[in-house]
Amino acid sequence: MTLLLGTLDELPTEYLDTVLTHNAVPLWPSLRSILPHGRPINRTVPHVWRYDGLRPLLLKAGELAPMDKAERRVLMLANPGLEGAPFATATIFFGLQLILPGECAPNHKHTVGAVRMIIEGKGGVTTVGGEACPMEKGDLIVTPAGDWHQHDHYGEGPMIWLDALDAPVVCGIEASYCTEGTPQARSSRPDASQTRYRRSGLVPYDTLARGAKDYPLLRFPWSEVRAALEDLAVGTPLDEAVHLAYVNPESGRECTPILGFSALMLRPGEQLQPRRRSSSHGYLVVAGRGESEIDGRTLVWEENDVFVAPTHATIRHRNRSSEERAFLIQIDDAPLQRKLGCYEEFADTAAS
Ligand code: GTQ
Ligand code: FE2
Repeated sequence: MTLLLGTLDELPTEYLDTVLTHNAVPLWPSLRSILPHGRPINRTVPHVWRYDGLRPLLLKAGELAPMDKAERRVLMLANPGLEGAPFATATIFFGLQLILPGECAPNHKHTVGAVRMIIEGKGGVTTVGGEACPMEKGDLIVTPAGDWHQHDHYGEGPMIWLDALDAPVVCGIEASYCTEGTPQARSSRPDASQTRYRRSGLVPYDTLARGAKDYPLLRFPWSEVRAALEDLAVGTPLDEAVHLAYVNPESGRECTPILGFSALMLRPGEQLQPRRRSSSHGYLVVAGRGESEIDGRTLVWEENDVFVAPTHATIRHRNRSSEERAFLIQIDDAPLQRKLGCYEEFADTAAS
């Protein structure tokens, strides 16, 4: 609104006041704030959240916020450009969540969709629609909109992960609400979707007759993703990205409807300059250290850091190690943009 009102000064005050009392606003003085020339006006800024700084604060929350009061013990990552809105980009909610041994983050469901990416700890289990999913470092676990979910911790030490939610979008369309439930009964087949979709290219036979389910596969184990990236890297020249998308194995499309997830490997010393895209991006550093230049700003990152790039940004990633590989999970809003018909890729940097 600041943008809109800032340019209305040129109108006679009396006219403007009268129009405003009728709950109307002249478009022409501020047309370019709704339809900017050439490229969107970004409020989201490139930013990195260092895990080293946030981890002690999250552990402190473990003392300050008992689970029965907190329901979810989460530090939200708030982009400094978004003026207090607790979102990482205009479409991506990121939160660092902690549960302690013996705790349960109680069962609930909501219209917001969520995905967890595990950062540290052993013995955590998230139960999604009755299916128990073990949580191991780097794993990606989908909690679809509308599905019951709860998190339990049967191990030792803190269990920490990054939540990615489409909350900015679902809240923005006034469609977000939550329902609390009683603890879930677990099916006798934990992690069952792992068995059903053990190998890409093979799906349960009845998929062909019934068509694709929305969320057939809930957990993508990091061990498999990492091995797939390393295999792919073998035949991939250095100027091509080693980049795999997490998809619905029955439809071949993105694994959630609003946010997209993919895994990137940067070989030692590798520099990657992806094609400029209209989507906004977030990254979780699963392993390694490097830097990313985003719209001219350099963000330095290491394991467990999280960083973001606004829509339409020019992005360049570099692995700063000459020996170690770096692995990033990329989160973007390209699925939503594709559905809206506004997704674009630009040819102004070298293709990847
Ligand atoms: O774990 O169910 O970061 O409902 C925000 C809302 C996590 C969750 C968040 C949630 C959850
Ligand atoms: Fe939730």
